Amino acid sequence: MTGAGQTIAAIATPGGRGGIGIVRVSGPDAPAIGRQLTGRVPRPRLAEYCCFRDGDGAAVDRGIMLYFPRPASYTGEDVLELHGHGGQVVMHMLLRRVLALGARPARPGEFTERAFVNGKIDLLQAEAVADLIDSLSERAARSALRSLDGAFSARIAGLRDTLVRIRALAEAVLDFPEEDVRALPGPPVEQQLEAWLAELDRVAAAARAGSVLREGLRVVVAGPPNVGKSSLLNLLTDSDRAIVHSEPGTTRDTLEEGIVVGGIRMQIVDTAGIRAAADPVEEEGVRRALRAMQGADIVIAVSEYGTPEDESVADALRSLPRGINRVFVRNKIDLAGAAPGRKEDEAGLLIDLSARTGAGVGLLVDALREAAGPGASGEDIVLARARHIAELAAARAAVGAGLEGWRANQAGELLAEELRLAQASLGRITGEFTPDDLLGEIFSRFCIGK
Ligand SMILES: Nc1nc2c(ncn2[C@@H]2O[C@H](COP(=O)(O)OP(=O)(O)O)[C@@H](O)[C@H]2O)c(=O)[nH]1
Ligand SMILES: [Mg+2]
Repeated sequence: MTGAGQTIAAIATPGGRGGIGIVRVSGPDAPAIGRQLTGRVPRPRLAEYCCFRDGDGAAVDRGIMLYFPRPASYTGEDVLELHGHGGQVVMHMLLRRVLALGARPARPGEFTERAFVNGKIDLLQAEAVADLIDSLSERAARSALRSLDGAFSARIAGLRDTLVRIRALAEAVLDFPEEDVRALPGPPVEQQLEAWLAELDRVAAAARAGSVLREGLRVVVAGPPNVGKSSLLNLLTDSDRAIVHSEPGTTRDTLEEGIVVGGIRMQIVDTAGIRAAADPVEEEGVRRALRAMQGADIVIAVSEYGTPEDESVADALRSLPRGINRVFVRNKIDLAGAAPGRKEDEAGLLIDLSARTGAGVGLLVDALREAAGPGASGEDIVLARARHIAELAAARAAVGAGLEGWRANQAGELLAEELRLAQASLGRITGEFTPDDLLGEIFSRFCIGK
């Protein structure tokens, strides 16, 4: 899969100008390449100031050579790092020289892929590397680092180990059907399974909270024309991204802008006002607004303070799937001389504010933070991906089915099989049993040099 045995090289620092640029080399030829490049034998884990030379002896650059002999390196192979001056021309000259000495260009993510293949890290940790690099908030970065340190992997390993123990118990029952299972040592199987399911639910909740942190939330601002939706987007994102106008029907298309609220990334989406449209363009805008609402995590339904509820908006809200959070905003309190406020009733959370003066906007920001979920602000979260959440759900379904059969008729065979399926799901999360094409897809999304 990896062409291990070959030596790979890439520029590991980003394109553009910088004080320092690094060419990274991994594989069996790394020490020889270092020697031919600098005329010195690379010494393990010592920063050596060298001249990097071309084939004809001309200097390419001067810089630091670092050598990490296997297995104590990022990839688990012999790794050479060449720190030169961070200009694109000089970096490419250095890389070209390293390739001429026998390395081949690395594919995106290939260094991390080798670290995974060589058992330095598991798949969760490899994904955490990419997530750390891509983090868009400090909280996401901290969480990715915890995963990289193995916190998420340890919880999955804990679930797997318990599962293996229970499986052995279930299989013992199969092998010795004449034994009374209640006489086996330890708590009864169903009790162990229930405890296992409870721990899985905790891990899944942490993963869901983490996926909010990773993917962010879609917050859609909706309502009739001219109530101040675009003004609210501009205020929340501290920009003048959306056109604000006293004429109704100004916003024709959906438009979005990202913010970070309480460490959570949110994509705020402004929409066309919902009404019977005056022309086909506006009509399309209204259609897009309704579609955006369907895809939201949170809908902010804006109205004007002191006006009755708009029927078409109320209809649109009623047709939303449950699970979408709703926050009602009554805007333009400045016109009525009303005070900012927040109250909760059966319809949901209601906030009075003014997008013009900014009064009460803090209340809305707090509401968004709360709607992001309590778990999302705790430390007990893991920066999970959709595939982790899906595998956890599959493991839960399998064990749930096995437990049910066991309760109904002590169906040991079914239980053993379901536990095996659950174990395979957990194994796919950490990469213990992961098909090559999935691995290829995960690593191909990395940047080159990582
Ligand atoms: N007095 C007052 N006017 C506002 C407020 N928010 C928006 N407006 C005005 O209402 C009009 C429509 O605003 P806009 O944001 O374009 O509304 P949209 O059609 O819902 O996007 C503009 O003239 C805004 O200046 C507010 O809180 N108070
Ligand atoms: Mg607008």
